[in-house]
Amino acid sequence: MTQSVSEQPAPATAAASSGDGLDIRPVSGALGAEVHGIDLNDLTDAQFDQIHALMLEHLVLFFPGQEKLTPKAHVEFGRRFGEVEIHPFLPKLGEYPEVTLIEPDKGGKADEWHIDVSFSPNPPIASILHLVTCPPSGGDTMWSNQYRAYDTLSAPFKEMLEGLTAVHVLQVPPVVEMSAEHPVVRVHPVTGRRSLYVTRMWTSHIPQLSRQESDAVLQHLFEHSEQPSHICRYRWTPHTVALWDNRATQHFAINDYQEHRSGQRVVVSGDLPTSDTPRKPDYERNGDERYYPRRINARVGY
Ligand SMILES: O=C(O)CCC(=O)C(=O)O
Ligand SMILES: [Fe+2]
Repeated sequence: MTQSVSEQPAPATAAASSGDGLDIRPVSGALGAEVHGIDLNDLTDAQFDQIHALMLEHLVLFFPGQEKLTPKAHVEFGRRFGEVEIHPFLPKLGEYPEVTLIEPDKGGKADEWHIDVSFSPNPPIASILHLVTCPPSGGDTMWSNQYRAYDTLSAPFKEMLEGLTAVHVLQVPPVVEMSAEHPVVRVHPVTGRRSLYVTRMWTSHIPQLSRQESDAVLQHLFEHSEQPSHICRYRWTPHTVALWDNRATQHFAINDYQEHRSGQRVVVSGDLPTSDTPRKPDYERNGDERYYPRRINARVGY
């Protein structure tokens, strides 16, 4: 697998570029690129290596016009990146349990910033969403570049974050509860770059800080990551496939439409998010002082 990755943020080039038969069109100055000239149903190893390198560079790739993509080929595409994961409880596609159905009409709107499944000890490294049906307008999705969010913090703030962890919680009462603790700043296992790794939908608290400090720091980090200059917004057409690096992005599906919208998603099993700084000790709480989850997230668990 080729992993030729530049050290620096995704080049914010406005112009389209092409090479090796691929036509790459960046969709914002922060992250994201459309890739034309490839059939995901029928990928060569060399094309896969190119796609992998492009994902590391642009963080989210869009492949429009993939009408022919079968669920089998979708799963096989995922398997090229690593093991494919079966979602703990979202609905699945018939004989393909690895394909999760994304059906916002049935109540599963992912309209809050999130990292996929970050409440798991080893969250997916990548997600591959085949959007099958989408409204003629509306229903866009946004991604944020979490390297850029980290890079644009001040040096003293970055220093303060080193060695902190955050607890990510899924609570869907009364049946499902999962949680995991991850570094607030993770080091990407392939690029070696630092990125912010907290997210509004799942992150509950930072155990090394008092509750008030934790709430204030998280609020700042959420707002900082979600700034327009760190994001791209994609307008879908039916049968576009999006592939994102779930280690260095978060995303938000905009809920501004009434029409049918549906997708099929495959996720690639994760590694353990790590940092190269030792974990700081927990804050010593007084008496009955508690962290409360910021709220019960009765969301569907994207
Ligand atoms: O519907 C979308 O655009 C994205 C849904 C989502 O959050 C996901 O597939 O992980
Ligand atoms: Fe998601």
